[in-house]
Amino acid sequence: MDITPYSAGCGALVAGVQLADLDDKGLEVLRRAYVDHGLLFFREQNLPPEEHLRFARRFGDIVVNKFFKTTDAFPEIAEVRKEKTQEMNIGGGWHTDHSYDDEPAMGSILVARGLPTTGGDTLFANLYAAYEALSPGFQKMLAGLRAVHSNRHLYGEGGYYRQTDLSEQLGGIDRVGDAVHPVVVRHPQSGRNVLYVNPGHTIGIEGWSKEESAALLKFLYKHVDQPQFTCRFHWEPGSIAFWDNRCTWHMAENDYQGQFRLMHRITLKGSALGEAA
Ligand SMILES: O=C(O)CCC(=O)C(=O)O
Ligand SMILES: [Fe+2]
Repeated sequence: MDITPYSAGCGALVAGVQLADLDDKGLEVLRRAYVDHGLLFFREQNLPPEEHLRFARRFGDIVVNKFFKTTDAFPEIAEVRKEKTQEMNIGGGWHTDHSYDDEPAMGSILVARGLPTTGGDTLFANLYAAYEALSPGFQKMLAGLRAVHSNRHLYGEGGYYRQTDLSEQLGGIDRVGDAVHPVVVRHPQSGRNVLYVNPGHTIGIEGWSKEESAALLKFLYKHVDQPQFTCRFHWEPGSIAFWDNRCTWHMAENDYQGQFRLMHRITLKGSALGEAA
């Protein structure tokens, strides 16, 4: 197995392995790489849905998204689908999956199934790197804060996605909810401190006014979205991205209007997130 940085500050490319044939030793190498990088890319994989599931189960327990459609044959595989005639895509703004849960998802394994001929890349950000680039004084100030995360504004009654042509694909309108997490969490596996707010789901800082929250979050979001912390992944048939939701953001480009795109996503169960060390 050959693991190399994908970009200067974001992700790693794993070559020389077929996930469907991974032995136990290889699995341990991948676990280590996943903790070290928080974002792994694979190319030219032959991973049918059964093998996607088998790989995910070897890595952890699966958690099913409350809002997306699943595949007919595999209720644990979510479909990230955009029809030719559809304008809105899923995950088109920076976010991390399931931060609105008390126990946010550990990771997501996304497999390309049907790709547009142009566009449809996914962008990623490294929240360890972004956090570590903040000054010690600012880090100290963030350490005492907690943020509220929600999905109501997206998937609830009158939510953003419900008002778009994505709405017919969505379920779970009665399963919306909120969660509170430290603004800087201690990553459960790496033990490193990492910034844990995201534009998609964070709605405010606990105990702060709307304006105060917006000012801080705006600063942090602009800070994270810089070239030295982010990367762009261009999908090809057989491509896979496996990210850690506790230390990355992602967003799906919506620059392929009139073309079909289908991805299969399995999300792995996580745990409650504790405060920075
Ligand atoms: O379609 C993509 O590239 C990513 C969509 C997304 O946000 C997700 O699968 O969690
Ligand atoms: Fe996502």
